[in-house]
Amino acid sequence: MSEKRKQEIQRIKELESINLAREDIRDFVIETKKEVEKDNDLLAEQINVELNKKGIKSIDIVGAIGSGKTALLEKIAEKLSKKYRILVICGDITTRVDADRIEKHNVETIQINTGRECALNAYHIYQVIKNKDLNDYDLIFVENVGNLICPSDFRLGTDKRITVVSITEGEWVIEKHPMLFKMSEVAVINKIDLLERLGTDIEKMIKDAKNFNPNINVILTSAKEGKNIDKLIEALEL
Ligand SMILES: Nc1nc2c(ncn2[C@@H]2O[C@H](COP(=O)(O)OP(=O)(O)OP(=O)(O)O)[C@@H](O)[C@H]2O)c(=O)[nH]1
Ligand SMILES: [Mg+2]
Repeated sequence: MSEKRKQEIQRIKELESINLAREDIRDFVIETKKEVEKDNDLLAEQINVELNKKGIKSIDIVGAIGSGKTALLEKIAEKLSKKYRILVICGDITTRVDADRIEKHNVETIQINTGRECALNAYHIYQVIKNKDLNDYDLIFVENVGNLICPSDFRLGTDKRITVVSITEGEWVIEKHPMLFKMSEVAVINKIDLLERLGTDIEKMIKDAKNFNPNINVILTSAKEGKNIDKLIEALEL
C-alpha cells in the first residue's frame, strides 16, 4: 500500500472518531464537547462585558467561503476608518491574505491562523484583546473562517453577528444552513451585480432567512460595486 493511501486511511479513521463512530467513547466525546461549548460561552460573555466597559462596539462576520466577507470589510473600512479607530481580526486556516487586503484601507488588522480548526472561538479573540490596549479602539470586526457550519458552535463575544452568503451559492444556501441565520442580527446576500447572469431566486433566499429568524435584517449588496454598503452600515447602527 502506498504511503499516500496509508495517510488517507489514517485521516478517515480520525474523522470517524470525531464523528463518534466508536461506541465505547461516544458519551465521553459528547460530554467533552458540551463542556468546551459551555466554557466558550462563558468566555464570550466575559469578552463582551470587557469590550462594552471600554465603549467598544464589536461585530463578527461569518459566512460561506468566498461569499465576499473580506470584500465587504474592505468597503466598510473605507467608509468608517475616519470615524472610528478600527481593529479587524481575521480568521483563516493559513495565510494573512485577508488581513493584508483590509489593512490597505487604513485600519489595524490581526490575522489568526487556525490550522486545522474550521472556526474561530472565544479563546482566539480573548488572546487578542488580552494583549491589546483596548483604549486604542472604538470598533472591532472579526472575520471568521469561511464556512456556514462550524462558526455556529462558538459565540465570540461580539455585540452583533452578520452572516454573509452570495447569489453564486444558489437559492438553497440559506435553507440548508439554518443555524447561523438564527443567531445573526444581519444577513447579507452579496454579489447582486451578477444577478442578471445567474438568475438566482433572491426572494426565496430572503424568505428563508426571515423564516429562520423573523427579526433578521436582510441586506442585498454588491461589494464589488459598493452597492448598499451604506445600508449595511446603517443596519449595524454605525
Ligand atoms: N462579482 C462580485 N464579486 C465579488 C463580490 N464580492 C466579492 N467578490 C469576489 O469574490 C471573491 C471572494 O471574495 P472575498 O472577499 O475574498 O470572499 P471571503 O468571503 O472573504 O472569502 P474567504 O475569506 O476565503 O471565505 C473575490 O474574487 C472577490 O473579488 C461582489 O459583490 N460581486
Ligand atoms: Mg475573507
